[in-house]
Amino acid sequence: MGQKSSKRREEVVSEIEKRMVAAVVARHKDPNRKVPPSFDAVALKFPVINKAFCEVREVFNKFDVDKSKTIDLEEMKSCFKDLHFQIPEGEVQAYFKESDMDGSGKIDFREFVVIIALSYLLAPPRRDNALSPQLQKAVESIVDAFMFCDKDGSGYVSKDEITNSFAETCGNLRRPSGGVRSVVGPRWLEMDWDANGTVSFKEFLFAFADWVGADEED
Ligand SMILES: [Ca+2]
Ligand SMILES: [Ca+2]
Ligand SMILES: [Ca+2]
Repeated sequence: MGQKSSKRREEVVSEIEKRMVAAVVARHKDPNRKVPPSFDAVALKFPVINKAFCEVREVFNKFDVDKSKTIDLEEMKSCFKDLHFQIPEGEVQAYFKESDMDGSGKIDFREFVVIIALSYLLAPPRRDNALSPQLQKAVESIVDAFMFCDKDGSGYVSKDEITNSFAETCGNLRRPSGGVRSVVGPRWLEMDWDANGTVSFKEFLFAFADWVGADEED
C-alpha cells in the first residue's frame, strides 16, 4: 500500500515540491543540525516567527498595490525583484502556482507567507532586502518544527508521525479525554490541505501561518 501511495504522489509532484522535499531532507541529514528535542523547544521560537510574520505583512501590504488584499502575478513579479530572490523570471509563475493553495489565481496573505518562506528556502535573496535576516531564521525555525514532526526524515509528515509528535508533547501533561488521536484528527484535516494522506512542508507552512496568528487583520 505504501508503494501505491508513493506512486500516486510521484504523479502529482511539481518541480518546486521536489526541491522543497530535497531541501528539508538535506537539513535532516546535516550532522551539524539537530532536530529539536521537544515541542517546547519549537514553541520557544513562536514569538520570533510571529514578529517575522509582521514584517511579511508589511511587505504584502506594500505590494498589494490595488489594495485587493491579494497579490496577482504581476505584483508578485515586482515583489520578487524588489526582495532580490534568486528566482529566474521564468519560474515566478511556478512559485506563484505552487503557493496559490486554493487555486484562486491570487495570493492572499497566508499564501504569501508560503511563497516567501519557500523562496527563502529554495532561492535565498542574493543581497539584503526589505526583510530582516530574522525572517530567514524564522523560516529555519519552521523547518525545525517540521523536522520534529517528520520522524523518519522522509520530507513528508504522515498522520502517525503527527500523532507521535503530539503524544510526546502531551506526555507530561494530562492526557486529553478522547486520547491524543481526538486532538490530532481536526488538526490533521487542517494540515493535509490536498487530502493526499501526507503533509508536505508547504502545507505545514500554510497551517503554521494560521496558528502563529498571521491571519490576524491589523
Ligand atoms: Ca489564492
Ligand atoms: Ca515522514
Ligand atoms: Ca497533503
